[in-house]
Amino acid sequence: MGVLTLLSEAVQKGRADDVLTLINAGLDQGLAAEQLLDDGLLQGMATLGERFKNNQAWVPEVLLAARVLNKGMDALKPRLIEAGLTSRGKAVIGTVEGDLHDIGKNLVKIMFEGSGFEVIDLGTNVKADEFVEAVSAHHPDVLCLSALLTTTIGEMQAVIGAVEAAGLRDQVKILVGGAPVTEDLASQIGADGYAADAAAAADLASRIIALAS
Ligand code: B1M
Repeated sequence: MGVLTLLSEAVQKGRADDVLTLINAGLDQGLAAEQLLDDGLLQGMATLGERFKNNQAWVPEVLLAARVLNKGMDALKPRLIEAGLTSRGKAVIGTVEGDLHDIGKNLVKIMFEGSGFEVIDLGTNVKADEFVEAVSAHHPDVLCLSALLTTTIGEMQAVIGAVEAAGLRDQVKILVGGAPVTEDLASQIGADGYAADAAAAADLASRIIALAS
């Protein structure tokens, strides 16, 4: 069995040590970090996610796999980041209130850092007023909101409303993303942009900043 298949299986089984060993083995074999991420780590989570949807896997297994996946992403991070020497801009990022999913948000953070952004990560289950405080304190160029549940999409609109109510809306561009979010939805809730994946989010933020300067 190849390294990528073994990596996918190690994520599904929640085996952190195996994941780290296989990442090193893959890099030694000359596989690219992006391939280990997409076809190994994320493939494992996608397969487990399918079983989760069909009630063939349960929350503790998925939670363990998510921890292992985050560890694997940390190990690959130096390879995924082509560190920019000068900061291109500043971003605040978080998963909205009521939502504990952080893998996609962490990947967006890695891609932003790889594009030379300074990133302030507020974590998961972040309340609207915590986003407002962070915008007020850090003066970011972009605020990135992540949501993975259909029930937490409305929370993105609440954050945008709270930033507006605090008089900060014209000081920051707000970008949204996450599996249930769409371009249409982003414009309906008053966001400045939508990105389908982490790389697209970093590209969009770079373009927005270039236009503003
Ligand atoms: Co949850 N979960 N989960 N879960 N979970 C989903 C999202 C679900 C689709 C599974 C399913 O039933 N098919 C479903 C949501 C259904 C819906 O609302 N439409 C679901 C559910 C129902 C739940 C619970 C309610 C289950 C329960 O308790 N009964 C519960 C809710 C908890 C809560 O948040 N309050 C729950 C819990 C969990 C775990 C804690 C066990 C775990 C999360 C652990 C963690 O994140 N640390 C978990 C996981 C792992 C998943 C799945 C399996 C995988 C999500 C993931 O990380 N994908 C997921 C099913 C699936 O997606 N196949 C599922 C990989 C990640 C890289 O992709 O996050 O989409 P994603 O990020 C992408 C893009 O969306 C984009 O870039 C990323 C990659 O390039 N992106 C952005 C993300 N954020 C962005 C922000 C941006 C831009 C782009 O800003 C500009």
